[in-house]
Order: sequence, then C-alpha cells, then structure tokens
Amino acid sequence: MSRHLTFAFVFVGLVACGGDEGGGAKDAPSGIDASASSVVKVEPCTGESATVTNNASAYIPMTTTISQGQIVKFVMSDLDHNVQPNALPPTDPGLNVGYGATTCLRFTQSGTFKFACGMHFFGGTITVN
Ligand SMILES: [Cu+2]
Repeated sequence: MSRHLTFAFVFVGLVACGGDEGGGAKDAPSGIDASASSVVKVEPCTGESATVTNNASAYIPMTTTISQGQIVKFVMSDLDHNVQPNALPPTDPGLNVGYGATTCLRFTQSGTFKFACGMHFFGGTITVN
C-alpha cells in the first residue's frame, strides 16, 4: 500500500518536471511548485526570530516556540546533521534542512512541527502559536 503510493508520487513528479520546459526558474527545486507548503524557505536567510543549531547528539534548543509567520534559522554544525520531518502523520514536507546547511524557514501555519536528524534520529520541535 505505502509502496504503491510512493510510486504514484514519483510518477506525478516526473510528469510535472516534463512540462517545465522554457521556464526561467531552472534553479528552483522540483516539487516546490507542486503543492503548497506551510513551511517556506526564506532566501537569503534573514529575519529570524529564533535559531536552532545542534551538537553531536541533540538540537539546541530541543524545543522552540514562535508566533505564526515568524522565521527560524537552522544552523547545522556539519555534514553529520540535518533536519527532516519526524511525525505521524508527517509534519510539513517543507521542514527540511540539508546536512551541514544553514537555512531559514518561515512557519506560516500554527501547530507543532516535529523533526529529526536523518542520521542520528535525535528530535526537535517547533511550536507555532
Ligand atoms: Cu545528526
């Protein structure tokens, strides 16, 4: 069942990319246009209300509370650590920071957004009021 759904997602993504000819946004990540996300990357990274970094075994801080519309700056210390959604049902797929990356994310919806390091599975939470 879940495998079937995964294939469906991949297929839709390929079709969407196939229609993207002649556009000027060749640097835009594919998939961002496909569906609305309540967690939106802010570039350049500025205007943050809070910062989340990490050590070898935890995010610092582990929990952060902000107001709706505010920006969190994620600063991953090195290539061993990232941020990805970690909850069932999954939190917003926009909640992603690459390994070793510094990324600003704006949280446009209230709620609890749980995430984890993809390599070590330690977790963190952004609460948006
Ligand atoms: Cu890690």
